Amino acid sequence: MKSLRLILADQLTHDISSLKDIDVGQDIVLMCEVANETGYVRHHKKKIAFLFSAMRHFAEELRARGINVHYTKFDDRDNAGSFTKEIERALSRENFGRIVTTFPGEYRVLEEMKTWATRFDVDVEIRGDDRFLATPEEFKNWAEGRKQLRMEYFYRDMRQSYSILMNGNQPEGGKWNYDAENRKPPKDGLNIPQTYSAEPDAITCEVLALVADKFNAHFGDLEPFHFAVTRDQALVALHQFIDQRLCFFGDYQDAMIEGEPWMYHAHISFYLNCGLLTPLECAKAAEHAYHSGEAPLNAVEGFIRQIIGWREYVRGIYWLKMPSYASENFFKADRRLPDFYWSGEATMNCLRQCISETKQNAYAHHIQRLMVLGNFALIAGIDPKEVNEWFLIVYADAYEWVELPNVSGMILFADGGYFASKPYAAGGSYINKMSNYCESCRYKVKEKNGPDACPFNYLYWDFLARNRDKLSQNHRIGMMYKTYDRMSEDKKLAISNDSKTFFEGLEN
Ligand code: FAD
Ligand code: DLZ
Ligand code: SF4
Repeated sequence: MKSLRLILADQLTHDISSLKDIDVGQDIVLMCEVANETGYVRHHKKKIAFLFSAMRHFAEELRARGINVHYTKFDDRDNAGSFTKEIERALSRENFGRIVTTFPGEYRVLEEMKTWATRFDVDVEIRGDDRFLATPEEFKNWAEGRKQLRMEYFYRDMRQSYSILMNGNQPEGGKWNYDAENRKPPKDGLNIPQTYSAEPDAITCEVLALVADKFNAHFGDLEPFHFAVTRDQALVALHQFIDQRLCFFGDYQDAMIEGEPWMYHAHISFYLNCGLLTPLECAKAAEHAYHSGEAPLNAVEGFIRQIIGWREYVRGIYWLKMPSYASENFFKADRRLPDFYWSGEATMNCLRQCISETKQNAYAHHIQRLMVLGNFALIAGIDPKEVNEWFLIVYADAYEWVELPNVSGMILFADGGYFASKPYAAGGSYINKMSNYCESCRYKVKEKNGPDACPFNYLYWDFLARNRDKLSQNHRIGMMYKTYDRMSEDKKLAISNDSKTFFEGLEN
């Protein structure tokens, strides 16, 4: 039976389920750059360029395998503009007995795929995405009956199921988690290695010109562009991380230094999420580095936990909780996203640094996203819809399955505590401890109130005071109300007035 096999931009994996039984002689692979996907949110220029270039390279690799690929470029005159219309166009060109595809990364796209069988009167096979370690059904079974989910227990199951960093049925080194040895503040004189950087080839240059022309109004800097766009390049990027940075990954996982966007992180999320790398091979590469003595256990375990723990866990939550998860708003937060998230012109240095690096690189590391950009959005009470849209737009690794649980669940506590046991709210002292941002900030991190005080300091207490009914019973943050209640009435008034003045300034 002749099959039409659809490959999406985040499905660039040669042995993906939709290609497994391909009949090279007669099947057609359809890949398309479509306005519906570039425009449902206005993605960062670099993200569009990365995906288009990686798609075009992948199509060339499929052709080199003898596979017949129908590839629609963004500026092709007959580009129909959406997955559905491109499928319709392909079906009008020739007869296919079925459409084969792999389970997509977004609920929205799955709903679209589900319409095709009736709409086109053709068999549609949506195959599971076996690049992930846990299927949505397995996660559902694991989650069933648990009132609150905790990543740590899920992660241990993954370690055992895939026998990663295990010594028989015991965790390597005797402990499951070595975080107590991780997360050191940055120190002077760190010699941070360069991140992977590829020279754009002819395909990438053509894409860069297209993106400059068609997406000029989108957020972010298009150039310099140095992402890997093929699997071979992504493998080099992975091994460069393993060889040069993994050994300090744990130590400096939470550290932030002005002008050092990459630190000791891996910078592989873009490649993992679009399929150029697979999670299991990344975890195994790190495990190998431990066994060969190239990296210590605290770093290796911490890195593996991010990939087979957190990454799988957020995907599980996404499919378990959609579609209602997208409209959760526990705190009923309704403030508009401040303009400086787009312009980068924030008066607070930490925000300015993280936003301008995001603009340049379509990347910020986890603690910048969580404790600076996310923490501010949480304590300032910004509408989850606006925060989610921003995070989905600005990062080259962002797809809804991973972005939404991190934003609504991890940073905004919008699900009321299903994902995380407490909101990650913090005052300025955490940022001061883990970064050097405060040294060149116009605000003073040690001051708690007044025009020069670090806004995180009073906004933190104002957030707690505003949400007392929702948080005072929380077993991890509830005790902070005892501290608040011990404050003098003058102090409480100062917190409230400073916050009010700050918010008025935002609105103006
Ligand atoms: P490293 O720090 O080197 O970690 C290694 C890998 O672990 C990452 O590549 C990633 O695949 C995985 N990982 C680590 N933490 C997480 C996590 N919380 N969720 C999922 N995977 C994780 N990650 C995305 O891939 N896409 C997103 O859209 C995204 N949005 C986020 C939004 C917020 C508010 C927060 C707090 C985190 C978000 N993350 C997202 C998770 C994490 O910040 C990024 O995966 C990480 O910064 C990517 O950089 P890296 O490859 O250098 O990661
Ligand atoms: C994010 C994205 C963008 C910007 N453009 C395309 C595209 O033109 N063609 C495509 O196949 N996929 C694109 N994507 C990724 C899709 O939005 C992605 O497949 C969904 O997020 C579902 O996983
Ligand atoms: Fe950020 Fe406050 Fe430090 Fe300024 S003083 S960089 S606002 S934490």
